[in-house]
Amino acid sequence: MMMAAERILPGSGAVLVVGLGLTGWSVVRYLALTGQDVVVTDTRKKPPYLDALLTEFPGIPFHHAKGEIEAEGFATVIASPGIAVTGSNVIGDVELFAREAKAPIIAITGSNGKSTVTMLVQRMLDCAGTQALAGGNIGTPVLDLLSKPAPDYYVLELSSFQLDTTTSLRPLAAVVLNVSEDHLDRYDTMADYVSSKLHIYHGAVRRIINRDDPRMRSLPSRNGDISFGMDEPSSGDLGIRLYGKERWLCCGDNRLVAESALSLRGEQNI
Ligand code: UMA
Repeated sequence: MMMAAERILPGSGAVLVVGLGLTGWSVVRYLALTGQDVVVTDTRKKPPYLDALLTEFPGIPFHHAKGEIEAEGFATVIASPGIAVTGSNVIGDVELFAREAKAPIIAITGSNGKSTVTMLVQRMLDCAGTQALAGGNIGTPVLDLLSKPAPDYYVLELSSFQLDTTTSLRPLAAVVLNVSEDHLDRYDTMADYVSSKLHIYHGAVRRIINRDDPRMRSLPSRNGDISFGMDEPSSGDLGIRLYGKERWLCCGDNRLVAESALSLRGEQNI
């Protein structure tokens, strides 16, 4: 959906922040710190952070967009994930984050299980003695992570909406866990939704690929890819091997952990 028609500030060179939920509020605070000229709009008359905006930044104008939003005339438009705005000047909070992040990013998307995997990866990195900060669709807006000292890794859960407005992400590792029909009110076709998810692999140093998903299996392979699946893995890939009656998670021929030692049960958790 292209939002168009309601001109907010004709000819303004300011940054337009669309949406004043969790994301929009983190964007406002981030931009205010950098001293930029900001205008905020939302189709909701009283979005969640309106009182906070009026109290903390009384100088920043808020426009209730009753009709559609005219994004032209603004140097940059920063759209929240919950609202579809298109245009060559439209980016999202993850794009701002990617331009500034000073630590490698592990990027996780998928229709199901992405919050669990994000939390697990963050915990694994912490347990391995490195410091990792998690954020994104999981609930902490990515820009809020920048207010803390840079960790060793960022672990980001990214929705298709966030990926749609991001071009500068160059993750150290990226994964599309799975894709099933979802958010088809925002995408014309399933192919559009899948292509939005696959965007996470663009510029990724290492792609982690679900070989059990036919849509992922058909991706042209690239040097350094690692695949995972429920069958026996080739060298360097991840999968399941049977030793006696016991299933083991393996990397190639190497046993990593027995299924019985996992505290999270269920095939999806394996
Ligand atoms: N909205 C309007 N008008 C506007 C702006 C938003 O009606 O002008 C509506 C949206 O349609 C939506 C709601 O307000 O129903 C919230 O949208 P938002 O973009 O303001 O959301 P935030 O509060 O910023 O939260 C967003 C993510 N929400 C969405 O993508 C809808 C949160 O993911 C995320 O945790 C947060 O940013 C921090 O990154 C939630 C979610 O439901 C958990 N995600 C979807 C999912 O997991 O399936 C994608």
